[in-house]
Amino acid sequence: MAGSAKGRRFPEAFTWGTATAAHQIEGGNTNNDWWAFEHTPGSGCTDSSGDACDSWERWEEDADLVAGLGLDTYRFSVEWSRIEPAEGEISRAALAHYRRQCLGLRRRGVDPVVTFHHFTTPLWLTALGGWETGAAVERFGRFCAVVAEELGDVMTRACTVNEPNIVATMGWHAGMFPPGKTDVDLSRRVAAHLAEGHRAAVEAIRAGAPGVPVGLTLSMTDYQAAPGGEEKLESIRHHAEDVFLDATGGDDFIGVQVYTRMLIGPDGWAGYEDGVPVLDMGYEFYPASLANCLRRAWEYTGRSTPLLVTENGIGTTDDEQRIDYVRQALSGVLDVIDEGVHVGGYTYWSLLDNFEWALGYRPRFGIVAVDRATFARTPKPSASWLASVAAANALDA
Ligand code: GCO
Repeated sequence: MAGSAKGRRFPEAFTWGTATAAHQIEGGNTNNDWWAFEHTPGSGCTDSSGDACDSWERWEEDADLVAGLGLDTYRFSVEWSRIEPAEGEISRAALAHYRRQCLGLRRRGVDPVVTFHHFTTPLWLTALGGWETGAAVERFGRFCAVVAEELGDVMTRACTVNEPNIVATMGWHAGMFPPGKTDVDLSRRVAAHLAEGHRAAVEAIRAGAPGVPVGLTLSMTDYQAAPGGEEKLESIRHHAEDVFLDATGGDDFIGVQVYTRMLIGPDGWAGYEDGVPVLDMGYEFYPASLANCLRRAWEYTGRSTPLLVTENGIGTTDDEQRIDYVRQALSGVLDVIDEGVHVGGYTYWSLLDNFEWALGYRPRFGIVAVDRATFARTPKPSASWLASVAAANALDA
């Protein structure tokens, strides 16, 4: 019951973690489309990813942080352009690095959850047309087979393509991610290829890493209709989310990633309601969005596939606001679990303050601050707060 002395408990096997992505923390990933975009005049990027958080060198410090907080899960991504720097040329050293990272996490009692594609694509592949052509689908499947073979016995879970909807929309429709195009038809073609890429990845990972649960991680938005916006909402959500949820049949889980809501009127985004708090990211502080999207993913897919919150978080310099956001979001998770939705875990985005793509280093999503000159890591109060929730496996215990 809400408010009992022991707080509201999560299910026994509920997992707790944080997430990162290679390009946002490793540093020196110069061989992918993002690096090129960051260095393209007029792209709108505010920073070079540069050294990022130097996590290529400091991954053990990161693993210590996660373990020190008592979290059982660390979701991170492998960088395709490091593992396959030229087509068909596999870096055994890069693979060995990620294998050591998985083993190092396990030694610390942390489950490695590996994302195979988190926004970045090697330059050799974009030169062939990248995700605009089917070429990427086949190449991605091959890459997944190589990684699955190497990490199959040491990873706990595999995430295929991270937020294919964001990749397609931001890169080919909004023009704010590489390649910076604004062509809605092309963005839909890219979306279809990314969905095919997900299927190819599931097949390759299941073959190379039998028994490792595999799924898609999808960005979801709590779309809400403003007066007269119902039809438009359906159409936006269809292209942004449903076409990808349709590609998850038979998967072991769906990774749900939610940050905010969006009001939709007859012509699209209806703007903010008066007086709502707007975050550094340009969207609304709306923690209830997580529960609403979990409900929708569950119902839309016919209650067939267990859900995991693979990302949820807030970019803010106000760490109290972060705790407030996560507490409210988790309260919503408990509500939907009570309603019968299968939610197996919560992964906060992000462990570290890191490279927030076109917005550079300004938005602060981390529960751990990173000094941009020394890379020193300093946990924030939200880190110990999350650790205490995870330890109690309960909210407000
Ligand atoms: C994602 C993005 C992350 C972002 C995060 C905050 O998967 O959503 O991949 O890389 O940093 O969403 O905007």
